[in-house]
Amino acid sequence: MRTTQARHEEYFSFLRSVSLLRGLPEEKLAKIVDCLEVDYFEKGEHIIREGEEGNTFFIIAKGEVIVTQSTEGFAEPQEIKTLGVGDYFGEKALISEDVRSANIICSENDTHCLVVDRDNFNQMVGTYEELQAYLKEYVEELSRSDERRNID
Ligand code: WNU
Repeated sequence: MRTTQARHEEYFSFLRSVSLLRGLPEEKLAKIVDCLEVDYFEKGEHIIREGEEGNTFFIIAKGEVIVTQSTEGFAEPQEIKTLGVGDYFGEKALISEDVRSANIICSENDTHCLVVDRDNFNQMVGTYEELQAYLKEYVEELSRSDERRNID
């Protein structure tokens, strides 16, 4: 039987390996594990849809996703990048208080995402200044690359 404790330890050590969370104190990380949900996706499923409201942050624990975005001059959203285990997404809508700015589509069967809701995300980020500054800067950089892509 897989106990709650085993689950806790599994995700705790996984989150330890996620570069974004490297500097978080142990008790913070443990709290995140306590309030995590795990969502499962199959290839082709939308995890996030551009333009929709969103209140969740995701960390990929297994599998792969692609990021696509509507682009001027193209009928279909264009692929921007691929994300894999240890990568995360969905921070931008939470930080910019805006709708989702890209699509996230599962590209591998049996993809597992750890899901953190807005309140817990704010608690995770808000009390840790370096993480907050890092993500804010990253989100601004994403906005700039969105503009660049749509200009040329
Ligand atoms: C990009 N432009 C936009 C990615 C993930 C995490 C970080 C890059 Cl720190 P959201 C859609 C999500 C968005 C981002 C992700 O897609 N995304 C991008 C881009 O070039 N979004 N606008 N690249 S992967 C990625 C940096 O997480 O957050 O809530 O939903 O808008």
